[in-house]
Amino acid sequence: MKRRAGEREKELKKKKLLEELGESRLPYMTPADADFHQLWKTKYSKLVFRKSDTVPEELHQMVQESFLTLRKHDCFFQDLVRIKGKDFFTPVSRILIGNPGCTYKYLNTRLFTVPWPTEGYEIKYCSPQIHDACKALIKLNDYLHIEAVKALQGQNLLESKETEDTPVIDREQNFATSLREKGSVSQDQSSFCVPEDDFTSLNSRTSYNVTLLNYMDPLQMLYLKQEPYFGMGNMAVSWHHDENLVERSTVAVYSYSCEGSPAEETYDQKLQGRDPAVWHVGLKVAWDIETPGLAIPLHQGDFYLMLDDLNMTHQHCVLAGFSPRFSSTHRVADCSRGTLEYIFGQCELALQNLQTDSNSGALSLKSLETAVVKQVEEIHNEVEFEWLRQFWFQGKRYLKCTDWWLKPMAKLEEYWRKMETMSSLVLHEVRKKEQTEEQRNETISCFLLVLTERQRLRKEWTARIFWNVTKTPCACCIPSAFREPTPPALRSDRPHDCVTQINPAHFFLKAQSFPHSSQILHSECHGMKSSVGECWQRIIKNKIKCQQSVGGPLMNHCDAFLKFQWIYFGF
Ligand SMILES: O=C(O)CCC(=O)C(=O)O
Repeated sequence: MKRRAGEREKELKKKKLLEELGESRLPYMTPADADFHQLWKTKYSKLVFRKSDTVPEELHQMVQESFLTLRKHDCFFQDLVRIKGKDFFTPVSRILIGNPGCTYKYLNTRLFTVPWPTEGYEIKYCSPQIHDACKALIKLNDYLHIEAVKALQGQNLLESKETEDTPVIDREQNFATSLREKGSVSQDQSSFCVPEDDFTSLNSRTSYNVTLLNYMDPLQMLYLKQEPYFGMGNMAVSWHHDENLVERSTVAVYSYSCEGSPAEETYDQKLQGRDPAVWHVGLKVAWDIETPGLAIPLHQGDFYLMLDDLNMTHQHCVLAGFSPRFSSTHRVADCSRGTLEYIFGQCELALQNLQTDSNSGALSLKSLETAVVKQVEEIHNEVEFEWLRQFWFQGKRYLKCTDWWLKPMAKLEEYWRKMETMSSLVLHEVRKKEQTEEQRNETISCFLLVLTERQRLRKEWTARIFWNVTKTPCACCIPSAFREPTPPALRSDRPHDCVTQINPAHFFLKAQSFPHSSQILHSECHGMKSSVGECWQRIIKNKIKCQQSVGGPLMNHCDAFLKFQWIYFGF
């Protein structure tokens, strides 16, 4: 509640500022301005920039090739993110690569890592080239980790009491040993050090567990938002703080713009402000209109680091140039609730409350204690909305690289099914006479609270799925538990042709078999009332017109769906 109020307040502030600005713009600097370096040093000192010639050529080659491979294999996707209750496609296309089982959540969208090669994990890649691409990115990750450590050390951004007392030379030796023991430092990167104690802090703030890759070709974009405060031009990524990171951790960004296209040469150098042909990272101090903004040009192979709390005190945006550009943004994602290990642990905890009678095989709950029921139902929501729906909403994109996630997702779905049974068992138990009125009321009110949230989220996700389907039709968005087997006549090998696999009637019939609630289903369908017909009409019109052979069955599905609504809900 408080967070929402805070966000509303920020929105109003932003609106007011933009109104006040009118046609005028705040000042910002580029390297062409005399005070650029002074401004950087005083107000943006935690931004570290390195030119491409500081990076080993071999690494450049490997990484740039990996970007091109991933693009060639269509591994980049625009995310359908949710901002203030509305869905938007990001202008940049993305892929998350990182530690196996790790996820990264931004703008209400959980991305699942394509695992990079990791000891102890068996990962089947779709092709040797994709394996090599992921391997190159882990090499870049290691390199940027070391560079971040060096930069933090160089800026004395370590907050250890011992640092002051330890002679510099000792510190250097300790840290060099420590990093080499961990096997991540190369000879030419090892001329820096901190004491062992600092190692933990440094390591936790620079050990990137994921990299979020971005790709955009500005010439393919019909529309790009204009930077609103400074007049910096086209934005590929709007002003933001990076989310879901370990506090004070460094973000490292390697930038690869495919320069040299003819479009770039047309720019008139005499124009004021940043060169629109060149990609830039824009920075501003959050909630401060006194300090000028900064626009730093990014050429092929440059990288930059956002150290310490820079990501909290400042915002950044990405300003588009004319050529296609990739970036690899290495982050220490806060994985406390974002790894497979974590969610499996939660599910196992929930299922401890389910028992099977050894004779009859009947299932029952061990405890009806309010706290236990609440915990189980919350985990139920977590696995459904934070994992299963998030994963399937993004369709089969992960299969472009590897099938790694399919097995754990199937296991989570299995857990979820058992939790559905547990929800119905709660209802069954509270109907029994054994409980006192007071006990029953307590159980019901806590149960209802979580269930109401489940109902709200199911409604929201259903609407999102339909929205998504009408934009990029793909039945893969629906978790397999909610899906019907596709009739052979409707099968398609191309995932985005598979809209016909969605059988809404079955989808909702399945929904009805959620144990506890015609009520949930009722309002879920009511929520869809106004948009359903529209959605399906659009699908039929826009997406299926070329598929004559499946037009008939699809129409039948729609009829069945509408009939279904009519019979069951009277509309
Ligand atoms: O591409 C970049 O330079 C930064 C991208 C970024 O800010 C993001 O992905 O959050």
